[in-house]
Formats: sequence, structure tokens, C-alpha cells
Amino acid sequence: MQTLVGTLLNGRYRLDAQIGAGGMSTVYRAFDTTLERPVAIKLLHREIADDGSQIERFRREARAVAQLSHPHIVTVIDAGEDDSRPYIVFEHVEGETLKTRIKRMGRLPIDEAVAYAIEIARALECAHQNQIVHRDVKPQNVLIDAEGRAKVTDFGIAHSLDQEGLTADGRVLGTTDYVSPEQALGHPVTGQSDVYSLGIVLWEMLTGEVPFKGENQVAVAMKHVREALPDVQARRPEVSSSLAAVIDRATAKHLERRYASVHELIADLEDVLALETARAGGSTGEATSVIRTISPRARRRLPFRMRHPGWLALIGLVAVGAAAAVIVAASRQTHSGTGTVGAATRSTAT
Ligand code: 3AM
Repeated sequence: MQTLVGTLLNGRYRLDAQIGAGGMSTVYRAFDTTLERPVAIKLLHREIADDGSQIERFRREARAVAQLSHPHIVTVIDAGEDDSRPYIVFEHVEGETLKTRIKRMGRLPIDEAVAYAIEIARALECAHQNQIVHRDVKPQNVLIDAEGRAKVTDFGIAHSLDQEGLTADGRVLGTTDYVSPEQALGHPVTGQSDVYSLGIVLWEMLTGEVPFKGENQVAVAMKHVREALPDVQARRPEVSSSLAAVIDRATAKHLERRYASVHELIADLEDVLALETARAGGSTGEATSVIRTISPRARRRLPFRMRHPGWLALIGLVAVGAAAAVIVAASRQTHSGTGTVGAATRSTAT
């Protein structure tokens, strides 16, 4: 395939290196020569650029994500066409995907895994509030930036809830490792399908592996439909029963038993994060930033010293101040005591 590295799209974006390739498009690290900053560009494959429905889908992704402004969603900066090939310009996220991180670390610390699940869930909540279902939540689509924050991307097969039917054809694209049973069966896909996939991502962050393996994508998809999710505590005994219960509810095969919304999932994950932090006596990595942003309800599960670090510092300061005052007072007393003795000595001498 002819490489496009070095090409200037629309006289503005210079393609510097290919960083990823999917079925429909290629992702490049690029440079915006107007604003002089790095960007990421997703360019539709030439073969697909002739297919009207695919072009429409690609444009829809750009439009859908452009509506969303959220700290945990990769921002769309621009979209256009060059030589009749559509492209989308995204903010460039310096870092790695969550998939790479899991592979590199084997499995993540429990509080960090829960923190990432909360960040991804918040991104999905924003999408759902805008009537957009991601439909392809997987760690390959989550970027971890230089500060350790999770950012969701690739709303490529996302579809708007009020456009039901446009892509609700039951087609499963790419991996089926995280596919919800209803999606695998070609049934209508809703926000609850994203909840299921996120539950599987959380299971993987905690164990280092995907729960279902099979000879091919269809076999794996059928396991999501038929087989019970392997017990996360059997794979990682330190996982608390509360966290295991959240995963069970997020990945329930029946919609009535699954969290009705990602909002409910977030509330339970925040409780779990507070409990885990209290149990461990502190948090690590990204959990430290997320714990600062949890709801007041979840915060109440933290011990006083973690809920009020400011107060603790104040109490410490007051204690240090009081101790200093005591020392000063004592030294004054000793000083005046010596004087008295000196005076006494002197008076004795005279
Ligand atoms: O295959 P790896 O993990 O090296 O990080 C993403 C992934 O890299 C990268 O493109 C590859 C396929 O998704 N990528 C996607 N969007 C990106 C962005 N906005 C990005 N890298 C930086 N910024």
C-alpha cells in the first residue's frame, strides 16, 4: 500500500507517521502547520471512500463526537476531505492505549482499575446524555494520556439513539471480546450495551485477561450470550465482594438485571473506590485524582482524615503551634528561673 507519510492534507495537516490501522481507516500522527501543534488524523481508506454509506458513517462519527466536550473523551478538532477522502482531526494524546497498559502491567492495581472504569463511565455518561451510544467500548479505544487520565475515542460505530435503525443492523465489527449479548444477537443496542462492555473491560483490568476466549469472533460472541462470566474473585482473591457484585450487575446478560444506566454504575463504582481506598489506607496512581472528584455520598465512606486532609493539616498546624508556644513559655520560665538564682547568688555574695 502506498504510504501517505509526508503528505499535506488540504495544505494544512502534514502526515508524519502511521500509528494505527483499522478496517475502515488509518490513524496518523500529524502536524497542524497552521496552529503548529501535533494532532492525530483518522483517514478513511481509499477503497471505502467510494462507498457512500461508509462515508456517511465516517462523517457521522465526526459530527457525533464533535458534540461532546468532556475531559475523558478525545476531542475532535476538525474534519474535512482531501482528494475526496474524508478525514477527522483529533487532539493528539501522548501516551498509550489501555490495552497496551494492561499487557505491559499484566493487571492493574485494584484502585487504579476502578478509577479508570469511573473515568470511562463518565465519558459514556456524557455520550449517552447526548443520545450517543459508543457500541465499541474496549481498552483499545481508551487512551491513557501523560497525566494518567483515560480518554475514550473511536466512536466509529457509535450511533445516535434517535437514529435507531441506521446502524442497528446487528453487525458486529472488529473484536467480540467485549460485545454485549444483545449486540451479539443483533438486538437493539442501548446505553446498557456500553455498560456491559465496560464491565468486561473492568474484569480484564483486574485479571489481565479477557474473560471469554474462542477459536473465532463468533465463538467468543456466543460465550457472551450463553456462558456465565468467570468469577473475578477466583482469579484475583483481593477483589472485594462489593467490587465483584458491581461487575456482576454491569455484565448481567438480562437487561432487567443489568444497571439501567451508566449513571447508576458510576455511583456504585465511586462507593467501591472509597471503600477500597479506606481499606488500603490511601490511594495510588489515577485513583488519587478520581477520589477527589467522587460524590459527597461516596466520600462519606472515607475515614475522616482522608475526607478532610485540609482539616488534618490545620489540626497539625494548631498542634505544632501549641507545642511551640509551650516550649517558648517553658524556656522563658527556665530563663527567669536562672535569673532569680543569679540574683539570689549575687545577693548572697554581697
Ligand atoms: O496501536 P497503538 O496502541 O500504538 O494509541 C492509539 C493506537 O496506538 C493511536 O492509534 C493507534 C490505533 O488506535 N491513537 C488513536 N487515536 C489517537 C490520538 N487521538 C492515537 N494516538 C494519539 N492521539
